[in-house]
Amino acid sequence: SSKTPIAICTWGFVDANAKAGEELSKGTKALDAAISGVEVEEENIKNTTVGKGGAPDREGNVTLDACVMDSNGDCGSVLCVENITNVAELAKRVMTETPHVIIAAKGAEEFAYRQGFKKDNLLTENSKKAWEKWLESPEYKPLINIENHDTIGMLCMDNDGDIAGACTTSGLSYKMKGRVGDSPIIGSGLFIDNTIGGAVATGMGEEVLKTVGSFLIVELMRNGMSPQKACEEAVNRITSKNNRYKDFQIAYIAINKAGETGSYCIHKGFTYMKYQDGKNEQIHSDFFNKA
Ligand code: SD4
Repeated sequence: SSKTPIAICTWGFVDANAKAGEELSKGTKALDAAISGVEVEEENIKNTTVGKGGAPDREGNVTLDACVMDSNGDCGSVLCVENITNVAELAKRVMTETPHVIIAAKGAEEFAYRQGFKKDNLLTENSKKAWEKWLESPEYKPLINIENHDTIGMLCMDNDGDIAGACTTSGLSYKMKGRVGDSPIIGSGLFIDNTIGGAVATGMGEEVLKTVGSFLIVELMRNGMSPQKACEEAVNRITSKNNRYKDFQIAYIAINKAGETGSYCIHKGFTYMKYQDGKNEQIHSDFFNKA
C-alpha cells in the first residue's frame, strides 16, 4: 500500500491542498485536515465559487452549501446558508453537536451563531459588480470550466490510513433563490466509506444528483474497480443518457484504501491536486469528450 498521508482536491487549489497536506503531516486526523484545507478557499475572496466572495443567486444573496463525512461514517451538511464563511466547519458542528445530519438556511445560520461563528458579509464589491452586470441581460446558461464551476471537494487519508472528506461551494452563479446542488448532499457531492475509499464531485450539480455520483463511485470501488475506472463509469452514467452533456462539465476525484487516486470528467480542462510524500502536484484529468 502507498505512503500516507495523502490529500487530493478538485481543481487547481494549490494552497488549500498544501494546507491539508501540512496538517496531515503533523498528525492531524483526516476530517480536520480536509476542513482546514477547504477553509483556505472559503476565506479566499478572489475565489468566486466558494465561501466569502462567492457569486450570489439571482437576487444578489450569497448562499453556501457544504458537507463533511468522517471515517466512522458520520456526516453533517448545511444548505443555503447566508452570512457564514466557514460552512464546512459548520457542517462538522451539525455532525458533532446535533442529533441531525442536515440543517438548512436560517436554521443553519442561527445554529452557527450559537456555535460562536461570526456574521460576515459574503458579497464582495467585485461579485456585486459582476452580478449587476449579469442583471443587465440575465440569462442563465452554465458554462464549461469557467469560474462558476470551482467547488472545492477534498479527500484526505491520514497517518492512520483513515479517510474523510469535505465539500464546500456557493453553487452555480446566479442560481434561483433556494437552489441547492449536489455539493452538500451526502452520496452525491461527497461520499466516504473508510473500508473502501471516498469520492467528491464538481460541476453541474443537478446531473450529479440524478446519478448519486459519489456514492456510485465508492460502490464501484467496493466491487473491485480502481478509483480511475470508477470515476470513468460514473461519468459514463451521465454521458450515456443523452447528448446534453455537451453543455456542462462534471468532474469526479476518488481515492481508495490503498491510497490510489483517480479522476475523470466530461470535458477537457479539469485538474486536481494531489499531496503525497511532501509533494503537492497538479494532475490533468482524462476526459470523456474527445470530439
Ligand atoms: C453545484 N456542484 O452547486 C456545484 C457547483 C460546482 O464547481 O461544482 N462548481 O452544482
